[in-house]
Amino acid sequence: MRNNSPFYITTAISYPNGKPHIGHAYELIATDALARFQRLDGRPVLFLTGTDEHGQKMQQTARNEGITPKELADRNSAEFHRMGALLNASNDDFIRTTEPRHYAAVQHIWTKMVENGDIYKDSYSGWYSVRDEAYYQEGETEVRDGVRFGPQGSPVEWVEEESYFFRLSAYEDRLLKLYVDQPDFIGPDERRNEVVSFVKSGLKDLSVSRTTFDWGIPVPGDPKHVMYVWVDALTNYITAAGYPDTDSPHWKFWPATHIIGKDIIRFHAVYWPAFLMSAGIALPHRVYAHGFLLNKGEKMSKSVGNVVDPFALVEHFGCDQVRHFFLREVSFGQDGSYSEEAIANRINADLSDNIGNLAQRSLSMIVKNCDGQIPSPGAFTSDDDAIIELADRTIATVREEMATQQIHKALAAVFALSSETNGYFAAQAPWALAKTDVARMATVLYVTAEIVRQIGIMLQPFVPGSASKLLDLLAIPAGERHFSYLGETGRLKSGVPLDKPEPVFPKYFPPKEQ
Ligand code: ME8
Repeated sequence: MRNNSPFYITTAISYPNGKPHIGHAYELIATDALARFQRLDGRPVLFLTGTDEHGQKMQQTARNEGITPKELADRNSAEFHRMGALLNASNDDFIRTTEPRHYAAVQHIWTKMVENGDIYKDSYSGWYSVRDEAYYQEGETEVRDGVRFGPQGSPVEWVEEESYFFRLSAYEDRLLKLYVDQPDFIGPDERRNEVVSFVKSGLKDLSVSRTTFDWGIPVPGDPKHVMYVWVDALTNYITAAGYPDTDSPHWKFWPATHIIGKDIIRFHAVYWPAFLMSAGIALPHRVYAHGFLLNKGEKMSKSVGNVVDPFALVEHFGCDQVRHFFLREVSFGQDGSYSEEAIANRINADLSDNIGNLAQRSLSMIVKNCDGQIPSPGAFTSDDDAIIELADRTIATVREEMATQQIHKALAAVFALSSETNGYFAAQAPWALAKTDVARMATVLYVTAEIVRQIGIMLQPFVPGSASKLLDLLAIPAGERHFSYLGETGRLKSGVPLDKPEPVFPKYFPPKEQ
């Protein structure tokens, strides 16, 4: 039975205190592939991304630049929009936490948590990292050269002020039960273990409002307080599903699958489900944390000067080339390293030499040797049956891997099919058959082109622009590119005229040194 239930997927919403960096691009590309996959597989999809515009970090950055936080947010949020277009992201919505719809949702969830008895006023004293917008216990911090740092390496400062608290401590048992009852709630396993041991070590109540700055959503009935930016930020996921209007057409999409980076797992897998439980809202299906991208194995940092601009990268290598590299090279869930050489190798070895070569060789032979039409095949040999059968089976593997966010393995399965087909093509040697057995040559070319069709369909979530060009070369109608056309249902039709193929995956040659 096909799964045609609504599918909701989100990225984290990024802080627009600066321009987007390659980590942001990576998360968007991966989430886009997961969203596109489900759409092509026949599910209604809501794919959300956006910007997280409140908080002390935004206020401080704006002050340093001599502009208002809203001006800073407007300027950089526009850059995140631009990055989405550049990366061919197919998000259905882009949320900004400064929008009125979001204020309404956040004030509503706050009121629900109050009604449930989970919010109380007290005074807070403890360590706070503005960069992480996170409170840390003293034991999680360490002092180096007279400066105290949090566990993510950012400086912390002592904060003492009146604050509202969320009764997080009351949720310890319910959270631990959640991780047992819903074993897929957190992925990958390393992150799940990390969260379970954090919760087991004991939860303290969470400070959820601030009075020492005002760039945030006011607490209902006590506007001297603005809400802690994470209460505000996490709620974006239900704002976009229409909350608090559960009659909204988008509400059917909730709950979501959240794709985030490993540094913010605690917020998504501990605080967020506790807030939702308190407000009586269904919990997310899954929180999946990807790893961090490292530049040639080193952490990116402005001071080291190795922060790569995603705009420059795409301009240099091309959108699908960059998408392909990150999706295939990095095991989704683990840290990954990138370098220009590694990107160039992936472009040449996978895209150009593997799939590009297969398509180019088979389609140009069809145009040249089969009157420019998809040929009529003769009876299939056992070799033909075996390779067609492998192609027909591949989507099952891809589907299974995508269901658990193993994007790199899904893509590897498509490339394995392409390698096998290259092997088949070489062994059958249709160029030799052209001289000895034209009917057999036509069958081999038909089989190969049929597999190129299936590869083109399966590549759409990963490299959408190039996959669509590949399918254009085969004259596949736009309405026949869904996964339901894989296998027998969509088999290539003989007699369809083809144009001379233009290479879809050109080789990359590094620019000559000046
Ligand atoms: O954390 N490699 O925003 P953000 C891979 N506003 N991913 C990276 C990365 C890197 N080098 N650096 C950052 C926030 N990311 C909050 C989220 S959600 C309700 C609020 C990822 O702009 C990071 O892990 O700091 C996060 O998932 C996303 O980029 C946005 O990070």
